[in-house]
Amino acid sequence: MSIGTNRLVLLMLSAVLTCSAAAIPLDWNCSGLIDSRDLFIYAQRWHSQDIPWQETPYGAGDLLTVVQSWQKQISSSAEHIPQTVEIPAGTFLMGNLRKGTDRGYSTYPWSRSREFPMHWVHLDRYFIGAYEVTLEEYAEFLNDGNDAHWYSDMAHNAYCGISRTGVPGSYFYQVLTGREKYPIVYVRWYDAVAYCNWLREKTQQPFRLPTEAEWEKAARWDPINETAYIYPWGDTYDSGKMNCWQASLTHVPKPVGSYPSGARYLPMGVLYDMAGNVWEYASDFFQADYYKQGPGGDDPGSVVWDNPKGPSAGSARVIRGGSWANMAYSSNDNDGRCAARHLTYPSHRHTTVGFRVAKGP
Ligand SMILES: [Ca+2]
Repeated sequence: MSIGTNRLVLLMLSAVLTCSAAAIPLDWNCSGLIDSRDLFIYAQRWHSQDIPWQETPYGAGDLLTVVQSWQKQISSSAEHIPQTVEIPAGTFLMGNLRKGTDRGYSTYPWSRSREFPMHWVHLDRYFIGAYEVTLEEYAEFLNDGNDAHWYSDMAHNAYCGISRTGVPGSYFYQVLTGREKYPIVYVRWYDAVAYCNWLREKTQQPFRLPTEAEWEKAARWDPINETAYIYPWGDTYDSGKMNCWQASLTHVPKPVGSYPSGARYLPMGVLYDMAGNVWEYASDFFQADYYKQGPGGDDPGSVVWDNPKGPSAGSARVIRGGSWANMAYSSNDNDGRCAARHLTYPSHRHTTVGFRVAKGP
């Protein structure tokens, strides 16, 4: 019997056989027993989606266990797959023309030595998330049995907002109402990688973290004017275009996409919060002088670096874009610039660091 036929039979049975005054809780059809028929009726009432047909009859004791497993299965069916934007293959200018100091900054337009030299990079075609990964997206991952990637401080509703109920083996993760579109924070680099791997398996699409070069090209390269901007929208700082310390009175993350005027508008789509809101993990190890290790060295001229993926070893990982706690136009801190590079350690967690996905071979 096909799933479709079974569902039709089930719908008819549930319409005919349910009763309103069962003597036994969960005995939906008043048969005097809790059996597989009750399970199917319950499942139909609980959710209208397709539910895999089970031919094996269940005992009464299995009912709640099975329903809970179905709840998890349905709630983690990757309904909230991050939206991505295609970045066509091509070259772009990465880094900063000006060589500043590495502790402190040069005068405007600022730079740090770690952003030097500016160099040409070729990247193959890839996709990058239009938004930072949100709480509702991350909660699906947690509800698919990924308990090790939740931390109690994620329930903090000023910075995050995912609570946990239940008991070990049957936890349920819920995004606090109204927090669905906030960016996930308090995640380690390892958690971000695990999320991408889970999404890859769920969707059979090659999700992963972006490389540092992929992140920067998406954030600042204008392929039509062949220009690398300081900010996603251009070269002039504007407090109305990003969530950074200077621009906000609240100093907390905001829902992704809260600053459409500061988004990066590309021929294939729009990227939000590439400056500010939360820092975003790249896949690369961090090395301050990595740009000098390209094929053009210290003075690369027109030499093109092909698909750089970061140092082959290291301890820290790259983060990009600055956050609600950073500045974007200050001699003390201007990490909201698209060329700015920073680092954190892969087992650390912060209120200021989240991530967005990329997709590509
Ligand atoms: Ca960001």
